[in-house]
Amino acid sequence: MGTTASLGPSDGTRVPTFCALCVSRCGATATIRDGTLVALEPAPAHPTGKALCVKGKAAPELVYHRDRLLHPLKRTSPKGAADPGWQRISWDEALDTVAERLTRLARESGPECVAFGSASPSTSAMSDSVDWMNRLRRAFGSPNLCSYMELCGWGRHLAPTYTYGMPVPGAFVPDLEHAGCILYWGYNPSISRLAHATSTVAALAHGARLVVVDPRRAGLAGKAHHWLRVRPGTDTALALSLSHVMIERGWFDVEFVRQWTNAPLLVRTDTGRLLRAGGRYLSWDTRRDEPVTYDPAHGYAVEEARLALSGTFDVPTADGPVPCRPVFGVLSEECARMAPAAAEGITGVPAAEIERTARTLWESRPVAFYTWSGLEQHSNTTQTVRAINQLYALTGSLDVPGGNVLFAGVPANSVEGTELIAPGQRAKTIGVQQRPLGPARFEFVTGEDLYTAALEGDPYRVRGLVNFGANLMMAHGDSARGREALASLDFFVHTDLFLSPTVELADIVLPAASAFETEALKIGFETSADAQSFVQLRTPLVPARGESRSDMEIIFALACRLGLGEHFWNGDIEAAWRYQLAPSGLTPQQLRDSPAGVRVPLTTRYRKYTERGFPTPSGKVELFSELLAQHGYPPLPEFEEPRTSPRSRPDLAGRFPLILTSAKSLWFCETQHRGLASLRRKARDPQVELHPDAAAARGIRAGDWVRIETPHGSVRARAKLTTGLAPDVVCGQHGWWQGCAELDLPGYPPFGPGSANLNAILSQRPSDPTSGSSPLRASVCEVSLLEDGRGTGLS
Ligand SMILES: Nc1nc2c(c(=O)[nH]1)N[C@H]1C(S)=C(S)[C@@H](COP(=O)(O)OP(=O)(O)OC[C@H]3O[C@@H](n4cnc5c(=O)[nH]c(N)nc54)[C@H](O)[C@@H]3O)O[C@H]1N2
Ligand SMILES: Nc1nc2c(c(=O)[nH]1)N[C@H]1C(S)=C(S)[C@@H](COP(=O)(O)OP(=O)(O)OC[C@H]3O[C@@H](n4cnc5c(=O)[nH]c(N)nc54)[C@H](O)[C@@H]3O)O[C@H]1N2
Ligand code: SF4
Ligand SMILES: [Mo]
Repeated sequence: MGTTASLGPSDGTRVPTFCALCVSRCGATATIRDGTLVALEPAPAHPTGKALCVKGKAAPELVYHRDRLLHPLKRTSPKGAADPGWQRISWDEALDTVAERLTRLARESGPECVAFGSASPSTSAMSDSVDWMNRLRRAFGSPNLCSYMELCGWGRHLAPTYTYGMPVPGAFVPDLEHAGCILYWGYNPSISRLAHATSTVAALAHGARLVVVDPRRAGLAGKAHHWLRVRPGTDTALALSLSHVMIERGWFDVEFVRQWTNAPLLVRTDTGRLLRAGGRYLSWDTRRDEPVTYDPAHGYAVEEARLALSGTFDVPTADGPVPCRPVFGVLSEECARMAPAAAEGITGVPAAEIERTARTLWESRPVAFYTWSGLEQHSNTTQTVRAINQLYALTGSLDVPGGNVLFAGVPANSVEGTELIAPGQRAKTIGVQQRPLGPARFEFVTGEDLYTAALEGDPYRVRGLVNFGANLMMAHGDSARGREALASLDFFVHTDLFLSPTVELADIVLPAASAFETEALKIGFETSADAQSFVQLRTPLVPARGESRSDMEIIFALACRLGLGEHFWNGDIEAAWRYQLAPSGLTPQQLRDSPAGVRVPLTTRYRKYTERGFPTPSGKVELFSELLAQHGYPPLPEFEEPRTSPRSRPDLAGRFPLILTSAKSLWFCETQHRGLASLRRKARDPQVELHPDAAAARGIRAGDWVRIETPHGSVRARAKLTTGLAPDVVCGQHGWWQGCAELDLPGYPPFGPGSANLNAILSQRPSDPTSGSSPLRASVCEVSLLEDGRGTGLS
């Protein structure tokens, strides 16, 4: 760290870094005093360094926490036992055991019987190493990665590929700096992504409009020009209704729609499928009143302005004339079924507010949008995403300045090893049979499918798990079943900083060093053109505690022991980074010499689709998806009532009249950080938000301990009363298990009596038929005062 500025012994040394605790990856400056990390502050010159949150500021507490795992451990008691009987072992013994057990499993049952797991890169520093972890998984031969794709990434990254062929808004990120209108749908960056929150506040100061769709008046909803208080899980209806108003009023980019979406393609009224002739699609030429062909390689046989977007046309076919309609006509009619009055009845959003919002979306273009957790965890997630993607296409804002843009990225070699797994292995991803277009198509296994494979051997038995962080048991619904599934494994190795309820079921535990103790390379900080051009090699701020090692070191060491060293530069991380960086012209050493990061001059091109079209089967934005239709899913987005709501379950609604959703906490990442005293002091107990009217009707007062009950059981939480949500909606927090000894605050069992784990009373089923997303955010529930709940005061 020769390049860092020393401010004298009492001030300590200040080292540029970035916080890797969550998706925001905030640029920061650390203060090191006497070899100890003492503080983290914002680094305003860093593209994501305007602010740090409370968790980032608590970094020293995390690093020096007394419960940190410092040595490799092996269990000595059977998996049913209350105490695993952890015994300290050497790294050599640990790595040899892991390599030997995994090799044996692969020999006996094929490498697919070993699943890999990873904490989400949005809630952990696994972002440092996730590509290398996937490289190891693929080199080993396993097509099964369990890492929350169905709960966290599907709606932003993979579901949009069925409309755009590309991840919008996951990779085509909102250009907040230049947006005329910002649309946040089921996303609250004030809590979850500080870098987006600060950019949004700046954009508002420059006059941008803000639309927030959220059942709660959370975060920026209080500053929004339109806050649409949607009933949880009914977002599809709202999106269709907004589309309807925009179409009806002509508030849509007709050139983009005609030229760049498949709106002009003809749909047969007899089959409901696209009309094809000799492998080509057909449209209707309004000038000559006859069909014209379209094929993705050559485009339309006439200029696009002549193509019909509405009407019904008799098209001659081998079976005689068939009445056909352009996709756009069919779609318009579908949307018209969701006129604002109808949508109000479903969503609870006033019809007039839907009209006003549609006007804002149109008049304040370009629109930049982001969606996230609020839409991910539902039985109808894929349809919701399709409906919002369709709405976004109407604005014509894709890949224009101020819209959602794929910013130019620093050239680099891909290291995730997609070439290392054989197609035959890839075809074995668990879940691909039931949901061929779902996460399994991209090598992700859902929690539900992992548990079923482990417990029931369907489609084959998962026998091993190599898990980096992921607190699977707490993060997925059906926690009790999760425990059974993990306990049933023949071999389970887990890498972590702390012992979680998931880790308790491991055979071998490997101690991970925190991001503040490790070196890591970050190419691109995503949130803006500037951020995306930024490269930083984070230096270790302090030595790794105990025998802990970075995930990257563990991955490389394990690869070598498994005989896969040839794919891992024989364990040489420096050489691996050199390879990764080569196309950028940068070297790790150069970056080490500029620890505050470097900017690579790049120019973002806009409207890149005009060069090559869209990477979809039709080469256009697929408002109508023939691929979805082929697999029996609706080709146009359709509203489906959430399958666990009081409306779809009248049999349960009497006993469970409320709707339970959840949201992240400012103070903690997911299931972590309850053990850090400075954070826990501010949020001592699990909390559930409910409306004062709902509380009064149940004799509940602010601060009371209550029981949240679903058909799957009950957990405890303290009532927070707020008028920021509807009287029939309650919002809980998931992730409560850890105690905080310093404050003498308890931990909670992951399920059963005394539990506070929301996912113990939520199920992974019935899941979204396309993606397998679990219905965690629109479940029937009831809340009641606990016997010992009164008089405990506000926390
Ligand atoms: N402080 C903090 N930051 C985090 C995390 C954390 O745990 N804590 N976790 C990280 C991770 S892994 C992720 S995925 C991101 C997630 O970041 P966000 O997606 O912002 O997270 P949430 O707060 O869960 O959900 C966003 C909003 O969706 C709303 N919502 C709930 N149900 C519905 C619904 O049915 N429809 C709509 N439209 N909205 C709904 C909630 O009220 C909430 O305000 O945050 C990352 N950053
Ligand atoms: N009801 C409900 N359930 C949810 C959600 C919800 O909103 N509501 N959110 C879902 C979402 S979006 C997600 S992403 C998942 C999150 O689930 P997970 O990705 O499992 O995230 P965490 O619960 O934060 O647990 C992360 C674990 O990784 C460890 N860890 C942290 N940093 C590192 C590191 O650098 N290396 C290693 N090896 N380990 C590390 C932590 O100690 C912890 O044990 O939960 C999902 N579950
Ligand atoms: S928002 Fe907080 S936890 Fe996340 S990266 Fe920034 S400082 Fe770290
Ligand atoms: Mo997530």
